[in-house]
Amino acid sequence: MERTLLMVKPDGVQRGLIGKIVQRFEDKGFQLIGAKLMQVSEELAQTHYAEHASKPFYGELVDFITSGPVFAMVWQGEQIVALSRSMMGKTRPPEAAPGTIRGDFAVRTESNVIHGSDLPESAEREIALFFKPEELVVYDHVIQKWL
Ligand code: RTP
Ligand code: MG
Repeated sequence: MERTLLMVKPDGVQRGLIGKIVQRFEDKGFQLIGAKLMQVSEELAQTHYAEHASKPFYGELVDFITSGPVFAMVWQGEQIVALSRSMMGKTRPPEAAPGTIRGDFAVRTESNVIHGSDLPESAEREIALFFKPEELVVYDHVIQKWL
């Protein structure tokens, strides 16, 4: 079963959007297997966003993600990486369709409310960065057969 790292960014936490965002993934039928409110360190931010190290917005990105607590989550489900990315909407809010998380809640690209892994390989890498194996809970997901 595929897994992904989803994270309510500092803007989403401050705006009280954790519950609404969690609700969308529950409604879709995905299974939550780990979650925590945490402060991202400078070091974790740099490792997590290493692919963007040469981009002009990298400094702001690291400053933003470390600016306040985030709500990090691991979710599981079939095709969850691609499906959760489509539920999040495009990176730039003006391009994010209404009905998506960014389309409904975000205005600026720099504060676009949610992070989601972009490929199954990135998901495994990011999950290992944010969670210890013992922080993930394996349990039956009884609705699975209806999805
Ligand atoms: P994320 O990693 O946060 O899920 O977002 P993403 O895959 O949709 O976008 P990505 O290209 O990985 O960029 C990571 C985050 O950097 C910020 N960004 N700013 N100023 C800019 O041109 C710019 N471009 C990207 C966004 O907050 C984006 O989510
Ligand atoms: Mg990305």
